[in-house]
Amino acid sequence: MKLRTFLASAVAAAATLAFTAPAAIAQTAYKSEYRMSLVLGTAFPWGKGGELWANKVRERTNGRINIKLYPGVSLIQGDQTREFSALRQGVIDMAVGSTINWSPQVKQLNLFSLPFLMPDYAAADALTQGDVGKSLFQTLEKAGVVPLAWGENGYREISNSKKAIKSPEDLKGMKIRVVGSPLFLDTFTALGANPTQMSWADAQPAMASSAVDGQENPLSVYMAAKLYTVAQKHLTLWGYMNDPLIFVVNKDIWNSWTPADREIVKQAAIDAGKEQIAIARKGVIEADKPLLKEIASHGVTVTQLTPAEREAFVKATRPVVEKWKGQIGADLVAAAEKTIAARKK
Ligand code: X2X
Repeated sequence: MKLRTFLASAVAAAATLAFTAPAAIAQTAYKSEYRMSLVLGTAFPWGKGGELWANKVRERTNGRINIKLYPGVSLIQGDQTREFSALRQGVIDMAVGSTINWSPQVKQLNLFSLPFLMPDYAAADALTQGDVGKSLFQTLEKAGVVPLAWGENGYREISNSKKAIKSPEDLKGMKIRVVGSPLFLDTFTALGANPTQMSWADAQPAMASSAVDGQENPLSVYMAAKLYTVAQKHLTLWGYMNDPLIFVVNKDIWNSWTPADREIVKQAAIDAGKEQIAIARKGVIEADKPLLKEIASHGVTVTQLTPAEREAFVKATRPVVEKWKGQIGADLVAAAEKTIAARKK
């Protein structure tokens, strides 16, 4: 074959390929169903966020990308601290996951679990929506997943079955269920409590049987899970950390989609994330905090700390912050502190 003829046929072949390839790939490479992992289902703001995302994607892709929700981290038998590894390995296609549950694999995500780092919602937003959030997304990308948007589980408040907690002394010897992330063991040990790690699935029976005395979770979780029915009659508002959620996709799945579909999935995650955050904050950001009234109506003692009382918890956990700074990255923690100090309130 002459060079010119060869080139001409090569160009023609390429043109045919370019013309047919996207459709062919779309038909062969798209799965009939994508598996989205969630810890909490649609009765909770967290699961609603996953549902919003899945619905938007289905609508905007005309059903090309069809997502099924797997709440209770059922794809990994309820073991929420394995979710990130499973995402990377492709056992899970996509997820709305908590920074807490992924922090054993991505140490920088422990940033949000540093006790008393974020004094208010403006601080949490300043981190996730600013350069710190961008840098964490780069870290996640390097770790092998595609992060798309932020959501929120919420400020984690502490409840127990024994008494109103007003000082670290009140926590002394109390058995507190914590998530399986080492920083939490340090925090609750520093406060004099007796922390035990267990999954969310195991936590509720443990509260019901009094195997543990207390737990910490956002008010929306407390309420939707009806934790007052498992002896959690004392609730203290200390806002010691805010637990962001992240909308992510497995890298191979992401690469199997057309650029146009990737853009749709990303925008849907951003839109769903915004709506999800609003749902998560409902009832606690209004002046009269209706969610607190609702919780109190179930016979729950709700304790608000004075600034001085709160300060005692801050002081007791300061060594934990110092210890973990190095593991998270001193530069990242410093950037976060600077961002929070400069936030618009
Ligand atoms: O296990 C918890 O406490 C929960 C549901 O909040 C998380 O997955 C971090």
